[in-house]
Amino acid sequence: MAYLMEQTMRWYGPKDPVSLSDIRQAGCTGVVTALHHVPVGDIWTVEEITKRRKEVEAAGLTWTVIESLPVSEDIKKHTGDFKLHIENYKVSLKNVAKCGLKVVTYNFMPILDWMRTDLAYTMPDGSKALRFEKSAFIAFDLCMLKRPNAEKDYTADEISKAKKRFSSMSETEKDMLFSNALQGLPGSEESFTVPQILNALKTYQGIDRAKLKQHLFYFLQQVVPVAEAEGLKMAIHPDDPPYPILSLPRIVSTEQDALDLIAAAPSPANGLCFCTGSYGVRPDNDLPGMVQRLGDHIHFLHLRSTRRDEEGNFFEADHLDGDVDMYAVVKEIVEVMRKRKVSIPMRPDHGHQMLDDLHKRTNPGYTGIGRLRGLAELRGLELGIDRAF
Ligand code: DNO
Repeated sequence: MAYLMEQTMRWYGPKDPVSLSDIRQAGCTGVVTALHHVPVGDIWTVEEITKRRKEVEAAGLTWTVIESLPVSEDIKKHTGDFKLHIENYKVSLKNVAKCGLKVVTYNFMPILDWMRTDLAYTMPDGSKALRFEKSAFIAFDLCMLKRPNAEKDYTADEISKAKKRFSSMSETEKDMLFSNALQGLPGSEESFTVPQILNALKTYQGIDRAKLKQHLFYFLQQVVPVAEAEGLKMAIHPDDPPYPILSLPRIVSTEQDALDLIAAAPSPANGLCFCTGSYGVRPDNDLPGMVQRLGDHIHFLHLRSTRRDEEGNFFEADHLDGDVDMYAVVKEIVEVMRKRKVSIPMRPDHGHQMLDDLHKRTNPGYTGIGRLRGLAELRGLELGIDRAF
């Protein structure tokens, strides 16, 4: 029997401009969503989970993957209420299991989740993509945030390029860069001031890579046994981009990082959200090999591709284009699913803003049409590989 990936899209809840019916028409059988209104650290109650689940099911879709059950900054730093938050996390896990959910996605990135400098980078065909431009990012850090000692993180050449880049920007471009860089902050709909960000960064002084790893391992040793007992799978999302930014440590960027976190709490429930777009930004990550070797722990897939250059810039390419060898990756996924006899849920991650969506309000990366194109291409690729086996 063939095992095909379970096709889903992310849905941000009732306020998402892409409706459940759009997602169903795109060819999905499920959605990936979260209780975005519950404050980080609080318990997800059975009532709230059930309400959301019923909404999804009324549209003829299923909800099996959570993205995300967020981990509080206190848990990442071992400060304040971290013990209470871990206990709450365990209760939330029990509650989501009671409601029939199966996979819990989370990340362990300090303060910022993903980082891009441009949310509407024009592709040659007129569609718009998300982009990370190194000089613009360094300009944001040095000239807008004015982070103390930031110069130490960059070479003299990078600094001079960034300063030149900054002086060439109009005021509107500067404002845009500032708000784009903060989109990956949880709660990015609020506005953040420079002092607020600098203060948040200060709270990570003294937390280096080794310490943050210890905090992740402690968290896993606490929650993985609960997840395992409840029949749930945890899926950690990698760092995006996969290296330290603003001097914050990043600890889920490579195959070795993934192996380390699995070894810290060995269990099939301790797993990965394999995001080809995030891991794929590093040329030293061998994606098909990672799927092959980490396959038993991959519980959720984000499929997208990026195109990088020697300067350290990258943009989000079409799903079957860019630096990710999507054919080789999907081929390994097909093998893993056959071996494990499971269907792994996937979502076409991000997508270009294109066609009618160019004139609509959309969540950056989460347009209906761009993702539909990505999904259609990935489904075709998978079916072709599966049949040819
Ligand atoms: C960005 C997403 C991430 C992801 C979280 C998971 O588009 O891939 O925000 O959902 O890192 O916790």
